[in-house]
Amino acid sequence: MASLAETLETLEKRALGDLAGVGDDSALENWRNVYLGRRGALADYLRSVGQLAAADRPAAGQAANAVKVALEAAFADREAQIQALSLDARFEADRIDVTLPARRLHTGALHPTTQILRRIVSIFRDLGFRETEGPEVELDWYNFEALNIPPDHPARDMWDTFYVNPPSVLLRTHTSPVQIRTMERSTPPVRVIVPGRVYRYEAQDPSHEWMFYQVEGLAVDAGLTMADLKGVLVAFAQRIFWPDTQCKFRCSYFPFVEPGMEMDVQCPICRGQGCRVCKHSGWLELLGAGMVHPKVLTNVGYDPEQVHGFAFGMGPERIAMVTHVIDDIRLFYGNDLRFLQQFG
Ligand code: FA5
Repeated sequence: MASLAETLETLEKRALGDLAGVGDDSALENWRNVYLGRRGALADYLRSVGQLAAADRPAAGQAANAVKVALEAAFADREAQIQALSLDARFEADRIDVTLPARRLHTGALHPTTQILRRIVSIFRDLGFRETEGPEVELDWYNFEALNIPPDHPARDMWDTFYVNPPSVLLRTHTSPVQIRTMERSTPPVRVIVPGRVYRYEAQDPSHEWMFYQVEGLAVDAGLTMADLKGVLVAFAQRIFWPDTQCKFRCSYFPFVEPGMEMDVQCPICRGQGCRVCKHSGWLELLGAGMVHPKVLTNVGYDPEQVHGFAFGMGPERIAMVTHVIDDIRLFYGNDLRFLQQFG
């Protein structure tokens, strides 16, 4: 507090000296309160002017006002300086070195199986098939019996099975049970494509996994024939590989189709010339297929005299192995980033 003895000149000098040491907004505000505030030093001084003799008051008042104007001007200057300083500091802190190399963004990518599944499904969608799915934990009825594979039938040996709750609950060994589930809830015409995971109690080797994917196809309608099946499968092979890919059909046995067959394609790597991938035969086995067995149609309440169907099932990893020249199926699910990052 400025004492009565303190002269105006001393007050002004002290105020200006303090102001020079003020470095930020809050110190500036504090300075203003101390010197220019309602209870500040200048206000105290003005109050003390009231105690002077009447004749001395005008001159003392005028002098005090002049100091007030000078201090307010000094305050405004200092405020502008501090703002400019803090702006500089902010610019300095925000400075970006645009010449630094960018930080690498680690984006994920679709798994190679997902990529091939999407390609397969989209080709069949273009051919008029609708995508559907079914459960991985399945009943014996759907996985075997409704597919014309009764208990104790030797064909069960074709699918080594993981049982969840023997003998009726198991991990599906193929996507064919979704044929039954789809037909049960639809009336013909039916045209579905079914991607999904399957499980087999099998020893692993470069071309066998115990967990892998399949893509099942099913069409049921009046008057469907083997020619429709072959037409669809050749169209698929020529879209996923080369437009002039040759296909070969061989008789094969699956209890749920009659007749049954397997389709081989001309090796897309060597284009039939013979290479390591096709074991120098020029052909690759691609899928199992056939006309839906009349007993299967009867099991779902369809009349085999009225409608016919065709079905097929393929292993997408094996297709990806061919298109990407991968020589071991175990790489797909080994979670080795060096392998997976090649498909980003
Ligand atoms: C079946 O699973 C039949 N459900 C396919 C089918 C459907 C036939 C409709 C007729 C009508 P298969 O067991 O052959 O068939 O398996 C089909 C495909 O799955 C094989 O061609 C192969 O590409 C793939 N596959 C089979 N076992 C394995 C395995 N252990 N690891 C990886 N892929 C496999």
